[in-house]
Amino acid sequence: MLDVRLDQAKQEFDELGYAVFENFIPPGWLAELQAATARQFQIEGEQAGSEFRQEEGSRRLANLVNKGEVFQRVVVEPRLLGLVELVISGGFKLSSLNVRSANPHNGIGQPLHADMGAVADERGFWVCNSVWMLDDFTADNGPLRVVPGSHHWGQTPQETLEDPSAPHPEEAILTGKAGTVVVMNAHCWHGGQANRTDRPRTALHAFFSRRDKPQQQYQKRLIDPELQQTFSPELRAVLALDDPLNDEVTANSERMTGFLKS
Ligand SMILES: O=C(O)CCC(=O)C(=O)O
Repeated sequence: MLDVRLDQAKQEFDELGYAVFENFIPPGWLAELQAATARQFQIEGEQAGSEFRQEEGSRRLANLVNKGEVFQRVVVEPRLLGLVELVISGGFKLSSLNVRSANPHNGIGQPLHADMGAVADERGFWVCNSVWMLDDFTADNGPLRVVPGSHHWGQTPQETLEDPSAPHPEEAILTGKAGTVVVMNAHCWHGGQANRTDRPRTALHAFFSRRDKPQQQYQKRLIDPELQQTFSPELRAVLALDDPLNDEVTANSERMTGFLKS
């Protein structure tokens, strides 16, 4: 299994806003995640993603902690949590666990955005996302584009750019083999590109926010209460199930995305 170099990752998070880890997902787990994702899309059909938002040109799944142990393992993965800690200081929690699968020939990419439309505040960075490649990301099938260093700019693309969907002169295109994970300061401007191939391109997003900020998806409300009773203390902690501050900040918060509409 990949040994993560934290000192190098820290430098990349500071300078670029992201770091790419090849072979992060062991092959057996990758196969399980691929199978569970395909099964879940079948089960949910047209309803897929509806607990959160649906997106033109892509299929989405939401609330995945509720949908199998194979997904629950993602949000307590120790190497991942060690990396998230480098981006968000002062404690963090899961914000959401989703899948996004860019449809074949979807003709539409995502605009550049910061997740939850977030900009750093006086305490610093408060959102961190991880993109788990369940398929190879190639130049043509809707890879991730990111604008290196943009997490330091204190602005969102929506406030700043005339057309956030247009190519950005400084953008980098992140490709990789299935099993690669990109960990990203989610203030960094990014978006999935259009898929120009005849196969879907699927990724899992484990998204984290600082403890004093709302969860994108309120885990305590979305996860089956009986299932919650079976969770380990570690899983309960990362989901903020026993955290009054999370209840206070999340229970009545709006569903915030970077760009998706209702
Ligand atoms: O799946 C991707 O390539 C990135 C998705 C993303 O940034 C989002 O849905 O907010």
